[in-house]
Amino acid sequence: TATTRLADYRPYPFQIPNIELDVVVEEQHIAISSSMQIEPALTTKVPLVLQGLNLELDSIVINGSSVPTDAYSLSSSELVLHQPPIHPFELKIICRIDPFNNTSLEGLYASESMLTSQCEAEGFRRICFHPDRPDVLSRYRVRIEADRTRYPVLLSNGNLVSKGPLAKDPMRHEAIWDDPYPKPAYLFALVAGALQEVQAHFKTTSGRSVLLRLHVENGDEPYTSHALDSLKKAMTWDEKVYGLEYDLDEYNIVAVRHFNMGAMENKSLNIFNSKLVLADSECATDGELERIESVVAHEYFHNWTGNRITCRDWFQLSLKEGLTVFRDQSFTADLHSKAVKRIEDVSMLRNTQFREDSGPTSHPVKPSEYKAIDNFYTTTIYEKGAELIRMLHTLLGQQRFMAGMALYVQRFDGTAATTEDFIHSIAEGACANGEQLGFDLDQFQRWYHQSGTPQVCVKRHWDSQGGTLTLEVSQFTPPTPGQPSKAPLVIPMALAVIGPNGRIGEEKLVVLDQDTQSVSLRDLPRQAKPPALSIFRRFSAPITLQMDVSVDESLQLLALDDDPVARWEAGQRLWRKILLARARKQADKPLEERLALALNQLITSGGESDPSFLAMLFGMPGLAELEAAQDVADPLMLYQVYQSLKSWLGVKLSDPLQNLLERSRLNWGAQWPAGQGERMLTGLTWSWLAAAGDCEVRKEAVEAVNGPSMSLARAALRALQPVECNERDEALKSFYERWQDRPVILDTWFALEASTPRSDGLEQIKQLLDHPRFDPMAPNAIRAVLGGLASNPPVFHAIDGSGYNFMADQLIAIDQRNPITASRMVKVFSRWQTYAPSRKEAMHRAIDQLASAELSANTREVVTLMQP
Ligand code: BAL
Ligand code: ZN
Repeated sequence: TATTRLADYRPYPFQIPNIELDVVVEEQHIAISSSMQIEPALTTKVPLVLQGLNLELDSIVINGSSVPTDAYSLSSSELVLHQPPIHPFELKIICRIDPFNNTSLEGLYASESMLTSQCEAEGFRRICFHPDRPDVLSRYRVRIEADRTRYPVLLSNGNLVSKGPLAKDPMRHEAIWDDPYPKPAYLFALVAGALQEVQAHFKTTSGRSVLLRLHVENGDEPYTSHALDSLKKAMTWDEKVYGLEYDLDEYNIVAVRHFNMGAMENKSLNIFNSKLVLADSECATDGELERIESVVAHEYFHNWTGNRITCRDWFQLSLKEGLTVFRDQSFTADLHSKAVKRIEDVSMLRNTQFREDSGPTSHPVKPSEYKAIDNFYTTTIYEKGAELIRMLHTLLGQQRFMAGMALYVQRFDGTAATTEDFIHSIAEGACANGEQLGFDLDQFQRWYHQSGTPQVCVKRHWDSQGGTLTLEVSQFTPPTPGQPSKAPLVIPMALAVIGPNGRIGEEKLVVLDQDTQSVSLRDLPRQAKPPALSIFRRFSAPITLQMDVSVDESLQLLALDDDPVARWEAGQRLWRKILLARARKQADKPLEERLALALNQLITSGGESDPSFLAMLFGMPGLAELEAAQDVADPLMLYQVYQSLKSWLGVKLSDPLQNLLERSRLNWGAQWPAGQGERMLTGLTWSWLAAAGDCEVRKEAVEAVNGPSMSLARAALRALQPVECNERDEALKSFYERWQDRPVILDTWFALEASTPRSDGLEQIKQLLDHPRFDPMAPNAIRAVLGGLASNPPVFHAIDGSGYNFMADQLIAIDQRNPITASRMVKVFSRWQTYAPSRKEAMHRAIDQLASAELSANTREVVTLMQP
C-alpha cells in the first residue's frame, strides 16, 4: 500500500462548489447519481482524479454528453479523466453500491433494518466517485428515494427541503435535503430506516429555535432523554464559554448498533454507536452517563471545531480532535468536578497514551506519513493532542486563550485549516494588546512533531539558611520509532510549596525550554528540612516526572496539598511503590501500614467533602502504568498483587470500610450526578472486602445485581469477578437473565464473562463467540469478548501462548470483514518486547501468525510496525 506524506501535500487542482446526489434505494442495491459542478483551479491542464472503492460504474457524462471509454481509466481505487474541460463543467456519474453486504461499516451499510453511513476518514469513496479529501468543500443537495414501509425515515445533512410520496409509485417516497454550509465529504451522512423519533427544542442565545431529533430503533425511546438533555447542556455551554452558536434549524442524532467508532460529527446529522446514546440510570452506570454526556457534547462541539473549520488534510487530524477533546474535557469539568475530571483524564492518558507512545506504534500528534489513516484515530491524536491545547491554555490563561480562539474562528471559518493556522491565531489573538507571548512559538510546535513522552528530572538543593529551594531541572524525550534524538520542548511546570499548614505563598508557573535549567524558589521559611514540593500541579504537562520524593513528603502532600491533582498524585506515588514492591516479592510492610493509616484517617476524619474525590484517592494505578514501571513487565504477577493488596487492605481496614459502606448506602438512591461518589466508594469497599473473604459483602453484591442501580450492579460484578465463589456465577447469571434482550447491556455481560479468570477461561471465551446472542458483525460485541480476553491476564497471558494464538486467529478472521476493528484490536500485542523471554516469544509467534496471513492494509500497517 502506498505511503501518504505530509511533505507531498498539494492543493486539489479543482474546486467542487456544488454536489447534487441522487440516492435510489432498491431491494438489493443503491443507485447513486452524483452531479458535481467542477471548476478547474489551475490554468494548466491536469487529469481529474477521483477516488472510488467497490463502486459499479454505470455512466459518466460531462455537460450532458457521454464520456467515451478511452477518455478515462478506471482502477480498483481510482477513476481518472485524462483531459477534463478547462472551463467549469458539470460531471455526472452514475454508479451502484451494495450496502447490504458491506461488512466494513465504512461508506453506506446496513445495520439491523436501517441503512446508515460512516464517511470519516475515507468512506465517501465507497458511496460515489469523488476526490474524498477534506480540503474539497462543497454544498450538498441530496435526494433520497426508497420504499415507504421499509424506510419511512430518510435523513441527510442540512435542512429538509421536501418529503413525500412519488407520483409514479406511491409505495415509494423521497426526501430532499439541502446543506447550506460547504463541507468536506467526510461529513456527509445518510440514514434510511424504520426509526422512532424523540424531539426536544433549544433556543439559541440569539433567539432562534432549533429542533433536536434523536432517532432510535423501535422500543428504545425511553432511553433518549439523557442524550437530549446532554445536547442542550452542550449547546448552552458552547454559547456561554466560547460564544459559539448553532447554525441550522435542526440537529439530528441517530443511534446505530453497528458502528466502528463511538460517534460521528456529520454536519447536523450525528451518528452514534447506540451504546453512547441510549441510557438511563437503571441501564447505564454513572460513568457511562457522564461519558455519554461528554461524547454528545464532543460531537456537538465539532460543529465549530471540525465542521465549520475543518482539516486541510488528515495530518491535521488533531487540529479538530485534540481541540474538541480539550473542549469536551472542559465542559465535563465545568458541569461536574474539575478535580475528579482532571484525575480521570490524567489516569487515562498514562494508561493508554503513554503506553502507545513508548511502543512500536508511537507517533507524533502530527504524523508525517501514514499508510491507512484509520490507524491514526489514536489516543495520541486525541488525548495528547488535547494536552497540547491545555498547555497553551495554561501558558496564556483563560482570557488570552479565548481571545486566540475567537481570532482562529473568525479567520478560518468556512475553510480547511492546519495546526499552524491554529497555533498562530492563538498566539496572535493572545497578544493583540501588545503582550509578550512568554515562550517560543516555534519551539512549542515541536510538541506536534516529536513523539514519545518527555521525562522531566528534578534534583533539589535546599539552602536552609537562605530559605531558597533550587531545582536543577532537565528534560529528555526517549527515542521513538523514526526519531532517534529529540530537541527540548516548551514545558509549563506549575509549582507550589507546601508547609505543615498547607500552601506557602503563591503558585508559580515556570516555562521549561532547555535541556537543563535551574529554578529557584526564594523567601521560604528557614527551617532545617526543605518544604514539600507540589510539582506539575493539575498535571500541567504530559510528562513523566523523575524526582526523589520521600514517603514523608508524599504523605504530607496527600494530606495537605491544595491542588487536588497533586494530592492524588502523591497518593499514586505511594500506591505504585507498594504494588511494585509486592511484585518484586519484597513487600514494603512499614509503608503499607502507613498508607493504611492515612486511608483510615481519610475515611474517619470525614474531612473529605467530595466522595468522588475520596474514591480517586483510593484508586490504585492502572496495570499499563505499573507494567511500564517494571524492568520486565509481568502482568500476571501484577494481577495477583492487586488482589493480594486489596485482600490485605480489606482485612486491615475492615471496620472503617464497613463504616464507609454504611455512610455510602445512604446515598445509593440519589439520582446521577448526585450519589455517584458514594456508589464509587461502595464499589471500592465491596471489592476490598470481597477480596478479604467477607461473605456478607458478597451477598450484598449479588443483591445489587438485581437492584435499581446499574452503577451498583456493575460495581458488584467487578468486586466479585476476581473471587472464585458461587456468588460470582450467580451474579453473572442473573445479570444475563435480566438484560438478555438489550444488546447494548449484554455487551457488558460478554465483556465480564470474557475477563473472568477461570481455569477453563479460553474454552469459555470460545463458547461466548458461539453464543446465540453474540453478533459477530457488531464491533461492540467483538470488542467485548476479545477486549475481555485481553484484560484477563491469566487467560490471555497463559504461558503456553494459547491466549495469544487464539486472539491472532480471531483477528485474522475479523480483518476479512472489518479491517478498522481488527487493526485497532491488533495493538493488544504491541507491548510484546517488554515481557520476559518465554512470554515475549509466545507473543511474537502470534504476531508472525498474523504477519503471514492475508491482511487488510490497515492491519498490515500495524502488524509491520510491531515486527522487529
Ligand atoms: N471524528 C470521529 C469521531 C470523533 O472524534 O468525534
Ligand atoms: Zn472528535
